[in-house]
Amino acid sequence: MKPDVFEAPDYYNLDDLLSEEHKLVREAARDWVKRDVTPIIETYAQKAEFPKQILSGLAEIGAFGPYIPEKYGGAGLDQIAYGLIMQEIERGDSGVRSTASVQSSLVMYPIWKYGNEAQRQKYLPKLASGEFMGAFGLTEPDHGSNPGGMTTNFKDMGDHFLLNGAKLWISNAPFCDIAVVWAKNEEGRIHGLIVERYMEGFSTPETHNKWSLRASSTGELIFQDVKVPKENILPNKSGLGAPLGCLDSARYGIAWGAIGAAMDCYDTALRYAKERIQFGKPIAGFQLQQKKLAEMITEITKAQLLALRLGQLKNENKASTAQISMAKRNNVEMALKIAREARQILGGMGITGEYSIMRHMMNLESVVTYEGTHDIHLLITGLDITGLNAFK
Ligand code: TGC
Ligand code: FAD
Repeated sequence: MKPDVFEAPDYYNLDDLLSEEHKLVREAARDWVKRDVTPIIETYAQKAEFPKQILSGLAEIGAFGPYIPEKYGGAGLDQIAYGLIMQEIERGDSGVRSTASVQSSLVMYPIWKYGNEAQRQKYLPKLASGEFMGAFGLTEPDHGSNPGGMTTNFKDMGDHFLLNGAKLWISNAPFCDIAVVWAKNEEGRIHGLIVERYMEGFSTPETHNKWSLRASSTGELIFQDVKVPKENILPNKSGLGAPLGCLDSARYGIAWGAIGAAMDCYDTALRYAKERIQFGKPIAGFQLQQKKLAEMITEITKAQLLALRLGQLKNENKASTAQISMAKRNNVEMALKIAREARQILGGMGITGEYSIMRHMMNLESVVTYEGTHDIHLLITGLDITGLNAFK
């Protein structure tokens, strides 16, 4: 792969709106991605393997629980810092950002928000340091966009719960130490349970042959009469709103992360277009290529503004689910379109692993699907503005 000479675009001087702490956190993440991620990620994507050696680096830059309080091992940062870290990581690879998103927003967040103090003390510091890796089990083979229909269930056996069912498409599953699993009790009410790898009847087969997020490890969570100690239920929230609350946090991080992938594609295409000579001049001098590049920087700038404002609202606890949906949907689509256009600017070279663009493009096909599909987010906006539910 070519040396990483990435320079981040900031067309509207948005850095002026960031604090010194935001910029320091971002620089640390950016430097780490340049040093430890981009030099190796293409090789790992080609061989469809997650590079486990980067876990300690992710922990060091605060990517595991950026906004979780320091007393639980988190970085105690604000939501904009969290977003900037996700942006920088996804500039390297969406799969690496996935690992950080799941750990922070889908495993640490529910334990912090819905768990009791003993659960926080037991799990959060180990998750923050990367000693424990977590997975989040919501999606099932027959229930993706409609998680409320889940069939994974647990029975009260007196001194423990008995868990049965299966989850599919679970990031980090093959190597997770713990999984936050959403399952129905005998009354059909959804609860979160912390399942640990050692528990008998729990297995995590890997999903192979993905063309997308190849450097991320995806698998199943299978529960066959798993005895879960009663102390492992998350006591402070139940119902579908509990997992959906976690998704709000993860979707917000993705709205920032997608900007990172888009910035990398734009920066690569701009650099290439200025260097590549055809018909006696750089292809950047042709109007058709300028149209592509000018539209890219316009869309990136709009996405940056959307994410930054959403971050301010999140910091004030004022961001609604529908506002988060709009940003996730818009920014991922923006990144996917930019990856496709940037790929064309590189001509044949664009399909090789010499450059990051094709990998970003394939990764973004998952990002546009997980954490709520593109359609589901449009329907969330539709419901919000009309008051009419078009899901069912
Ligand atoms: P609905 O009737 O709308 O809601 C059920 C209950 O939940 C409440 N609620 C929320 N609570 C907190 N936060 C939110 N964001 C909430 N949204 C809804 C709601 O008030 C209600 O509460 P109550 O007390 O009345 O029961 O539910 P629905 O069944 O109609 O579904 C709505 C829909 C379709 C929007 C929802 O199911 C949805 O978002 N579906 C998409 C599923 C999804 O996003 N799955 C993601 C799986 S995880 C993943 O992909 C990780 S990828 C990780 C990575 O690698 O980065
Ligand atoms: P479906 O729900 O079957 O949707 C198929 C199509 O139908 C989509 O185009 C959808 O938009 C459309 N559709 C569905 N309902 C409607 C409707 N009401 N109106 C109009 N159109 C509709 N899940 C987890 O729980 N944890 C994870 O860690 C996780 N990681 C993932 C990693 C990867 C790489 C991938 C690909 C997925 C991951 N997921 C995870 C699952 C992901 O959240 C689901 O794939 C996603 O929610 C969509 O579900 P589905 O694939 O079953 O598609």
